[in-house]
Amino acid sequence: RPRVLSGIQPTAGSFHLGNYLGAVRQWVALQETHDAFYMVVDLHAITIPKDPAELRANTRLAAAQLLATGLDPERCTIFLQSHVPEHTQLSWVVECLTGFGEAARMTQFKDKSSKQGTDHTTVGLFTYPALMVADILVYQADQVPVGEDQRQHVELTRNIAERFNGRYGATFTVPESYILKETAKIYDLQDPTIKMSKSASTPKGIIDLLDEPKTTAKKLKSAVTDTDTVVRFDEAEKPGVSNLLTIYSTLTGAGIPELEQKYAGKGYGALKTDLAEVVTEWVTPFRERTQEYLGDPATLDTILARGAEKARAVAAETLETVYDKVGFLPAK
Ligand code: AQP
Repeated sequence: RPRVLSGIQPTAGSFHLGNYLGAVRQWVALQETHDAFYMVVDLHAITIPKDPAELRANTRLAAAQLLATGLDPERCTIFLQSHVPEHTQLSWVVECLTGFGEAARMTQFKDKSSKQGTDHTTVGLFTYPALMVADILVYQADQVPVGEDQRQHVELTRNIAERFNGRYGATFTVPESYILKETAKIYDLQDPTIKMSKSASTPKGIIDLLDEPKTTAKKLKSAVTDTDTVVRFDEAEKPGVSNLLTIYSTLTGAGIPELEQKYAGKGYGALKTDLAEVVTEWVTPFRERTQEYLGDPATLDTILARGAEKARAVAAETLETVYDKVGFLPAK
């Protein structure tokens, strides 16, 4: 079975629709066909200061949500990044293979650091792509299911893997990103030219999966569309409507042409009302399952501990090979 690896930050509490449609939905499907490793990237979360109690709560919440989407610990390995020290141990080697300019060109770093200013940007935010490279390489992953915004990080991973292999001999699998075109980028409801994002979206622009259905309906109702009234998929001319159609189509399995036909002559109001129902139908059992997992933290922690054990077995083997190739003496 080919191997997949991916992660999600425990940042804002609730996952949003972009996280789910862009990434986690694919994770659920891939656990059936792949040797799948999925983690909550708590180490990445502290590149921006976090309150410890909040981080703890959000990490459990993220794990509960992963299970609630349908990830099954019998079919895939679910764990917390901080439980597998090999990630950071490998990331040092990756940092020493990464050019300063190469890291400085990462668009996520440029965006976030320019917003924060140099004094508030941590070295961790700068080196976080190297940790992400290590996250992927330490499992010898073949594919990385992510949204479009992560493509550049997977490209960096490929470059580093090839660089290491070239210098020290064949060691790493060179991974590919696994990005579904239709849902690669879910857009902000208030500004459909930017991605729906935890840090950049306003609350009205983002559909949190743990929102109350009433809130979801309100947000969808006020979603920015255009001055036309025709429901048509056209990303250049009608980005707002196209985004709504993508969400609708992915959650129901209905084709875009079918939806265009269904809403012909009905206008945006009907589309938004129905979409609110579609989203509610999907999120209601998801929210209930999340609460169930949260209500039983002992079971949750056991699942994560077992996942970490399975993950470590793979990661430790890679790290041992890498440290040997680099020239570190074994600790015997
Ligand atoms: N809008 C999106 N459309 C498609 N995919 C998306 N992803 C995030 N936003 C969208 C994908 O979700 C996965 C987990 O994301 P993450 O929480 O690890 O990190 P992120 O990309 O940093 O999430 P945000 O919301 O965009 O947070 P900010 O803006 O704060 O960084 C990833 O696979 C991501 O591609």
